[in-house]
Amino acid sequence: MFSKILIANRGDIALRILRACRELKIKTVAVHSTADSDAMHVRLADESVCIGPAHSSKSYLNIPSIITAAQLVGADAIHPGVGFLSENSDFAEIVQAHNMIFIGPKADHIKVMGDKIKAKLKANELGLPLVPGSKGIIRDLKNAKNESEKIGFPLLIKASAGGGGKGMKVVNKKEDLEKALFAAKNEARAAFGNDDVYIEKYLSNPRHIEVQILGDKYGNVIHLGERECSIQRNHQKLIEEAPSPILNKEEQLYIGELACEAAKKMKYENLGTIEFLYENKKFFFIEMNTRLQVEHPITEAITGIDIVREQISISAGNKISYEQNKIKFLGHAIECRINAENPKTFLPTPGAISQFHPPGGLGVRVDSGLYSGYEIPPYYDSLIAKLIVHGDNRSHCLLKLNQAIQEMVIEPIPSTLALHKDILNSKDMINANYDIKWLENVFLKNKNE
Ligand code: MV4
Repeated sequence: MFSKILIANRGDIALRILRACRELKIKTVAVHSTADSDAMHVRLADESVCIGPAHSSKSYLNIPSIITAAQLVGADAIHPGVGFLSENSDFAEIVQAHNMIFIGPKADHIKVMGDKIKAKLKANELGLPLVPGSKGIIRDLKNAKNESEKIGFPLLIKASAGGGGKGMKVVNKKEDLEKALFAAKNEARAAFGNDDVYIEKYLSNPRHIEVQILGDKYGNVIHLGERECSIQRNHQKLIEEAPSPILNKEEQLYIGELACEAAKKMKYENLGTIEFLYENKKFFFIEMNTRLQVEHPITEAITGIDIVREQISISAGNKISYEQNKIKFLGHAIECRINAENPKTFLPTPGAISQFHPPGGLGVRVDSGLYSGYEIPPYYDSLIAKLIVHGDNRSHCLLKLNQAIQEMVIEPIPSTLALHKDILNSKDMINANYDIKWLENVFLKNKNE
């Protein structure tokens, strides 16, 4: 096992990794920017190193600074957490080149999945169902026109370097194709320095369902069931559930095994999430995330498996310590992402926290770096707390979640806590009658009328 891990992240996820390290008796090193000197992850780690100024490009994304810090403290592995450098294949290679372990999958897998066209071709090889569309990159307008005749309208132009929605354009009719193609390419070039695009049939009201998988260095792969993350705004997930409230037993088994088989075939190592869109009872692969995810706690809640501890163990060369047929899925879990954002405008609301009181009770978990007296810096992601509740079944989970939200105090900044209360009590949420458009096009629209 490792003796010392450097955690190249901040906030709730840095704390999460730190806790897993403690259980494994691994020493922890926090890194932080000058804006995070008073952060909880710095306080709780065994050691800490300041790696640069507030702006993340100079600190949490500063590879030379992080590598130097790791060498300085004698770390034998680096955990990148979520976001920041977690899906940077160059970083994974650099960590290795400096004789440390990158806690994540092989650099090649990160690279392939980061390129959405390559990822789709790979998914095809692995037998995953795809959204009908172009086989690879669109070469020119003529190619686009040909493909559009085959696919039909509405269609969606996507950037190969994209993900998270940047460089995506819906095209409703033939006449709009040319303009949209060049707009998508321009957007992609500006955002990613790469204007490769591909075309897919546009699914108008899908749900977002993803499968958590875990592979070791010996070819063993297991899946930990699915999560549904359809409740989102502007490509930011707000609420996630495990299991998906709308799949039947057969569908759950089917998608879990499909994802697992695909990961086995590619000899995938470490944690991964295979994402699907689900519409008219059919699944379509869209992306694979090659890292730990924000919403991993809901899977931990229903399986009882410590995903981060298992991830670290696998990275150290151990076999997966679970067998697929012994994994039991128990009850229902929901995560509410609490962001320091105005619940109406979604503009960031950083600032001082005078009062923080987390809820408690059986099956209630709060992952957060907040404390009374903490000041939320304005430089980073607005996620400040994750509230995860586990119940015997979905309605029990919702009941407990309502109580937990009532108990929770985060003052004086406005946050999405207020919004969660409304969403959880809406008829559509209670009936699980939502898709990826629901929050923006139905719930928030009605609320603002
Ligand atoms: C789609 C789609 C509809 N049809 N592909 C958004 C970013 C990337 N994850 C893929 N995305 C989508 N791909 C086809 N063919 C709709 C989305 C999409 C979406 C997907 C998952 C979760 C939230 C979303 C929000 C808007 C659009």
